[in-house]
Amino acid sequence: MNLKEHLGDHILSPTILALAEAVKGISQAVKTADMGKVGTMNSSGEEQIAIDVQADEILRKMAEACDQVGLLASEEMEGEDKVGEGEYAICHDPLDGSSLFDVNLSVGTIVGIYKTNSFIGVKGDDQVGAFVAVYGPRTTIFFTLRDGVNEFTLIDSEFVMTKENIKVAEEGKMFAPGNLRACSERKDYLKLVNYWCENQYRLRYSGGMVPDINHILIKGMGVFAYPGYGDQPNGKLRLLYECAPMALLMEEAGGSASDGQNRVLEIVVKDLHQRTPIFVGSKMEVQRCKDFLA
Ligand code: FDP
Repeated sequence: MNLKEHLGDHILSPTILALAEAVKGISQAVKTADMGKVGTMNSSGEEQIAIDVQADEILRKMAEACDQVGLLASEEMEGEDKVGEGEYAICHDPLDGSSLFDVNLSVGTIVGIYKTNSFIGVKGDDQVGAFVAVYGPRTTIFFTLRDGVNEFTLIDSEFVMTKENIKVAEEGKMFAPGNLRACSERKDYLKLVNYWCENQYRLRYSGGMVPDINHILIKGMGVFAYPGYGDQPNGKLRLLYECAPMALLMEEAGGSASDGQNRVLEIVVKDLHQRTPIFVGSKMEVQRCKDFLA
């Protein structure tokens, strides 16, 4: 079944189809983009590479052209922009995993979809959908419109369903330990990492949130962790652009996502670039993180 057939007359069909078209453009750009830095910074002071800028532009054009979209925010932008009269709002990390780009590892795009006229004050729970693209040897997308998670693969210019109703098991011995540097100060995180090692968990860590969480969804178990420490107590990952969409996808697949105390989806966005620690994946594995890090 192709994407259009799957979406049928769903109210958000135009937005998802527009996002899928944008992904085709980004997928092509990923193959040809210059690997160098472009000398500009994003709003968080991180140096941009050409593909960050290109992917951001492709998604902006998509948002401006899509009648359903009225508001846009991006990890690469300072604020939120009115881009049309539509009642939906999209926020995105156009190219997650930029530091993996020059070494030819998988990167991705993460999108949250809301019905709002400002992202300030929303919670991840307010999302009407979440959408992710993975640019690996194949280009895949997976998304939810709060009715489960399905994967589609780009084959001959068309997205074709390759995995239906993705489910994540209650537990599973696979770990993706982000920010291991935190172990230098956080003995609780070191103990958790030791627990994973001593109990023969399988390490699957790529350094990119998108492929790491895609791995959990496709294999159907495991946990991805990114705690904070020191002068970055909330870690590095953004609530609006990265963690909230991933949390919705994981919950829709039967898993969970926590900041160590709260459901990620219940955290209120007070700042567009707000960061949060995250533990996401199989429910019992997330609970174990909470227990170790309490
Ligand atoms: P990147 O900086 O390469 O864009 O949020 C961005 C992210 O990658 C995630 O994809 C990844 O999980 C995390 O940062 C890795 O961070 P560090 O290796 O810097 O700890």
